[in-house]
Amino acid sequence: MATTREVGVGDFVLMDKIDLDNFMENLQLRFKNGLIYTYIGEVCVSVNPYKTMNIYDQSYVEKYKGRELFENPPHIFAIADASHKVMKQQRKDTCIVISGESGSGKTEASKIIMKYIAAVTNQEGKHEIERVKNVLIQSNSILEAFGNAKTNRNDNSSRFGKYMDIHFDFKGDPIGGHISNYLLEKSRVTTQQAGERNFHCFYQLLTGANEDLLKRLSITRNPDQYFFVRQGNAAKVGTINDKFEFRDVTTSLNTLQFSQADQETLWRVIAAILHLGNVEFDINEEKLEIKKSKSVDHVADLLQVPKRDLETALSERVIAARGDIMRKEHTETEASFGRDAFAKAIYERLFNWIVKKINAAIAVDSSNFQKNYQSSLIGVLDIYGFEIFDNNSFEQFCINYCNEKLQQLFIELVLKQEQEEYNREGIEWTNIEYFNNQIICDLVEAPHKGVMAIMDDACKMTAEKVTDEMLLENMDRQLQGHKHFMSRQTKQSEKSLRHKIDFRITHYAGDVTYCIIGFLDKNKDTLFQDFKRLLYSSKDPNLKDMWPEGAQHITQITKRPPTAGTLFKTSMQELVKTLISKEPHYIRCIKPNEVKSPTNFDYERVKHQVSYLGLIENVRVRRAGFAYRQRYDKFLKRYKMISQFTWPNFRNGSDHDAVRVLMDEKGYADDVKYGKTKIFIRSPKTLFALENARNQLLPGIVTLIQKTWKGYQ
Ligand code: AD9
Ligand code: MG
Repeated sequence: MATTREVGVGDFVLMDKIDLDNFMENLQLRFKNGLIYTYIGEVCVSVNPYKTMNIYDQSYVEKYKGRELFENPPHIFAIADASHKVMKQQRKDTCIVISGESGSGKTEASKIIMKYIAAVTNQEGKHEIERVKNVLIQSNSILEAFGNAKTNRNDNSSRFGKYMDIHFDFKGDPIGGHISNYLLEKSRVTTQQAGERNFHCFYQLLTGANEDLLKRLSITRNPDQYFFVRQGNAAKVGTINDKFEFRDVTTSLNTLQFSQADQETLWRVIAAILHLGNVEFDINEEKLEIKKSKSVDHVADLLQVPKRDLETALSERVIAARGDIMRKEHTETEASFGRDAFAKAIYERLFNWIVKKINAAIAVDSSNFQKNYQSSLIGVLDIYGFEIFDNNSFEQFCINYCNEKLQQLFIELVLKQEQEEYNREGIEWTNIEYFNNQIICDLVEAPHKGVMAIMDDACKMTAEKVTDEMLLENMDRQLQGHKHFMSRQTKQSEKSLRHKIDFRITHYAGDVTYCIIGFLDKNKDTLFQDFKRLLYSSKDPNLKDMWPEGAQHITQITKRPPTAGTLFKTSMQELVKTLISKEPHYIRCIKPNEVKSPTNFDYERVKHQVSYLGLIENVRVRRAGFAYRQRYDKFLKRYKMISQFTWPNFRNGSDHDAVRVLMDEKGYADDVKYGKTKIFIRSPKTLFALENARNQLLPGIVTLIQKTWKGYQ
C-alpha cells in the first residue's frame, strides 16, 4: 500500500501545514500518481487527466454507492452519492456546482455524475424510469452537437450554459428533468477565429449525412465550400469523429421523440445557414445587388419561404415612422449585417427550440407518477469556463461575468456564511481573509454605473451615430479610477493597452483585455423585423412556431426588447437565486496544462488556478471549522435513542443540555462545540459513529413499532 508520502493526502485538510506550496506539492504528487480527485472536506478538487481513466466502471459504482465520503478514496462518485443521499434522506433539493476554466473538465464531470446517478437508481428496473434515465443521458449528445464547438482552449468547448434539474421520486429514482440554457455564443455561427470551428453540428452534417440527405439539402461534403464553416481552417479535429457523432445524434434525436419532420427542419435550418454564408452583396449603379443568387434559392427552399420575400428582406427594411410605413434599401454593410444577424438568429431559435423539445421529452409525466409523490431534485450546473483569448469580445465578457457570479456564490456559501455562522453562534473563531470578488460583480452589473448599464444607456440612444468608441469613452469617464477597470484615461494603460479600442478588467481569475468593437451591436442584438415576418410565413410549421412575433404588424411594434446583456444579467441573477436555495456540492476543476497533455503538470498555471479559486482559504476555513452542525432539537430527535439518558425523553433540562449529556456519555466531548442554537461537530467520523449506533438500534425499534401497529389493526 502506497504511503501518503508517495501519493499525497486525499483531503487537503489533512496537510501538515496549510499554504500554497504544500497544496501544490500535494496536488502535483497526486496527479503524477494518477489520482485526479482530492477533497477539501466535502468539496472535490478535480484535475483534468487528459486521458481515459478506468475509474468509472460498475466496480467503482458499487464501491461508492451509499457510502460516506471518507470511507473511500476521493472520487467524483462520492460527491454525486452525497448529493443523492441528502436529497433522498432529507428530502432536500441539492445542487452540484461544477466550476473551473475552459477545458478543465466540467462537462466531462457533469456527464460522469449523470451516469453515476443512472447507475445507482431504479434497482427494480422499472420501464418508465429506465426511459427517463436514457433520455436524460442522450440529451447530452444533442446539446453538445448544437451547443459545443472546438475553440483554441478546448476541442469540445461548451458555448452555452447549462443547468439541469433532475427530479426524483420518494425512492430516489429519477422521474424527469428540466434544462435551462444560458446565452449561446451565436456569433460563432458567422465568425470563427483561426484554429476554431463553428458548432459541431455543421461538420457532423457534412461528414455524416448520407448522399440522399445531402441532395435534399443541396449541399456538398466539402466544408471549404461554405464561408461560415471554413474561416478557422480547422474543419478536421483529431479528437473528434464527426461521422460517428452524426449517427449518435440521430439516434438520440429518435430517442427524444424528434419526429422525422422535426429532424428535417433541424437539418434544413443548418443547411440554410451554410448557404446563407455564401450570399454576398454588391453595389451596382448605386443599387444593392445580391450576388450568388443560387445560394439565395437554396435558402428560400430550405426555409420554405418565397424567394422574392427573402431577397427583399435581405436587401431592404420596412420602417414605421409616426404611423407611416417606408421601405429603406440597405447599404452593403447593412445588408451583410442583416444577413449575419439572420443566420445567428435562426440558429439561436433553433437551439432554443431543441432545448424546448428535449424538455418536453424529459418533463415529469404526472400520469406515470402519482401527483402526491413529493419529488425532490438535484441540479447540475455545467457552464462555460472562464476564458481569455487573443481577441476577447462581448461573449467573453458575459462568460467571464458568469464565472464571477459563480465564484461569488462559492465565497458566499463556503467562505462567508460559514464564518458568519460561527460568529453568530458564539463559537470561538479567528476570521480568515479571502478576496471577495463582489467588487467585480458590481463593476459589471451595478444599476446605473456598472458596465452593463452604461452599455444599455448607449443602446437606448436612438441616433445611429453612437459608436463603440463613444461607448468606451463613456465607460472610461464613468469607471475611471475603479480598481478593477483599466481605461485609456489612466496613465498606466497608455503603455499596456494595445489599442485605443481596448479596455481591461481585472477579473478574479486574471486580467482580460476586451476589444470594444461590436459590443453595441451584440448588446442590441437587432434583427430586422422583416426577417421575423418572413420566417413566420414559412410553410414549415416548426419554423413558423419558432417565430411567433412575426405575426405582429410593423405598426404594433413599439417596445424595444431588452438588450442581450440585460437578459444575461437577469438570467445569471435568477440562476444564483436557484442555486442558493439548494444544498450545494462543489466540484472545482483544474486544467493541468495548455497542451492537453496527460503528463504535463504546468506548475505555474495550476498555482494560478488554485490561488484564484480560493482553494487555500477553503482549506483554512474547513480545517478550522466543523464538518457538521445541527439544531439541538433536530439533533436530539435523531439520536436520542442511543443514550440511556435521553431515550425516550430527557427531563433534566433543555435540548441543549440533553445533547451535551448524550455526547459526554458517548465520549465525543472533545470533538464538539456548543453554539447558541446548534451543536457543531468537527470530524465526520463522529457523525458516522453516531449514525452507526443509531442504525444498529433501528431494526429493533422498527420491529417494536411494527408490533405496536399490528396491535392496532
Ligand atoms: V469549457 O468551459 O466547456 O470550454 P470544460 O467543460 O471544463 O471546458 P471538458 O469537460 O470539455 O472541459 O474537458 C475537456 C477535455 O478534457 C475533454 O474533452 C476530455 O478530452 C478531457 N477530460 C476532461 N475530464 C476528463 C476525465 N475525467 N477523463 C478523461 C477528461 N478525460
Ligand atoms: Mg464544457
